Amino acid sequence: MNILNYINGQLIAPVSGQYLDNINPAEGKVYGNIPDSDSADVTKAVESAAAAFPIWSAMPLTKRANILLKIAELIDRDLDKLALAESADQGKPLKLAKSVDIPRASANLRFYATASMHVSTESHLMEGEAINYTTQTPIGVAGCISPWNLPLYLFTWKIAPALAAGCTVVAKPSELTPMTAFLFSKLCIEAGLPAGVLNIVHGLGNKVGQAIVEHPEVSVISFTGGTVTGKRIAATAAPMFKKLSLELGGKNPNLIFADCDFDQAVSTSIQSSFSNQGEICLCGSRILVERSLYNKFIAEFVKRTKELIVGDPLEENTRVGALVSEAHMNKVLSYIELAKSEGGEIICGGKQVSLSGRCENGYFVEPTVIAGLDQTCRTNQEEIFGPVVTIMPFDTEEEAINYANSNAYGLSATIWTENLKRAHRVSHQIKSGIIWVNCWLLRDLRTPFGGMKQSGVGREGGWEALQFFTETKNVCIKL
Ligand code: TXE
Repeated sequence: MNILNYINGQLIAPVSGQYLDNINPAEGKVYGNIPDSDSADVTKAVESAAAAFPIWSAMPLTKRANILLKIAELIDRDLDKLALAESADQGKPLKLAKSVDIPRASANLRFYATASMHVSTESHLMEGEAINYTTQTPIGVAGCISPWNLPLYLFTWKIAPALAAGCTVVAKPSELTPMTAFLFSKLCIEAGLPAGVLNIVHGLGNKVGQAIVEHPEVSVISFTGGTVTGKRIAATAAPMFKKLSLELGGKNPNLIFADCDFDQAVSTSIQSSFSNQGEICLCGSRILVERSLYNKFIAEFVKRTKELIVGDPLEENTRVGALVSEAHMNKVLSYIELAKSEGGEIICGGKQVSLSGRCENGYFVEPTVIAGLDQTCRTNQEEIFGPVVTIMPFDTEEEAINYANSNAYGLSATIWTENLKRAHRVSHQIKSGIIWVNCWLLRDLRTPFGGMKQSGVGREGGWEALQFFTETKNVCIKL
């Protein structure tokens, strides 16, 4: 299927007339193509967004919110079709796309549409002398750039608060997973989103993404992706004084204390290690186990890892699907080789999986558990972003916290303990933006979301995301 750009309310070809292959990673085959857009397409998109801004930003809140709620309704209506597209593009099990990705995309729109109608601003009385009041107004044209791991979920994660805040948007999905963004643009047309309010330009990051970031009329940038790209975007945006939100990588610790609820800790750790083939920035890729529980935990964890079915994403009982691309599969496999060279012991998995039938040329890797490494090696310092976890013992709480904090990332952490005081004490000492205790990936959209250190700048998700797309003004009036 030919994917088209969505600019000024129309589905149109790229100015260059050039296209890129769109590959289904489970089959290792081209199944469509996407516009190979460039700065000419971005210029048209920004012009449309700028022209639509006065109308959209002045639209009554309820009217704006109702359009977003209509889009959410259409996402729910087309759940199966969108889930199939998500799975075809990214390689994730269809079951996961149906249960997580697509429902959370409509939840994003519903949350921000309704939240935008309940935003309050402040006023401050100065001892009878003057009164201050604060206004929040949408900044203007927002650039939203999203990654390939949770395509529609993270695409709407940025677009929903931007539109709800009254900004207009130029968005770019990952060139690896463009299909649901294309289907989403059709739903926006069907829902009556006014022309130019949202513009979607498909193509490569260093062409289209870079053009969005450097366009002088794009005033605010929301990005999710790799830390390397985040640095490059920051370098472009900073001298242009653009407001910037960067949600980057993670290398998240999963701390298992001996007093944990063992079965819960093991079963949830399987999820936090291998969901979406480990291609979630919040995955717990470093498992740290209190020594007295270490052997028992490893035995059970490896047993259940081996039970995971690596297979055709369309099959009902597949738990580990295809990695997103051949290049990413090779990157993940290279990290497994690196782990061995650093003295790691592969205690299960470690190899590419060759399937038969439809998926014989797909990109599949076994869920892999690696022991015997210390916290300083590259395998434990760098984000692998695949179905690969390391596991190691610790003796004291202090040692566990030091290990947890021992790399440049600080996105999330999970802690398994039934000791309430320890849960609070350890949570407060781990340098991560998100801490889960006896659970994982439980999200309340009212809470801030984002990392510390090299995991990001700014906060997405929750009220803060709405405010991120606005600028405040304080008016002080003498009484
Ligand atoms: O991300 P990129 P990739 C991590 C993960 C992964 C690594 C690279 O470790 O292996 O990042 O993944 C666009 N200006 N995460 O290559 O390159 C690009 O087109 C503007 C963690 O997919 O960061 C895509 O739309 N945009 C992350 C988006 O940026 C540019 C999820 C992300 O691509 C650009 C994904 C540029 N110069 C990967 N270059 C998470 N935190 O969830 C690229 N892009």
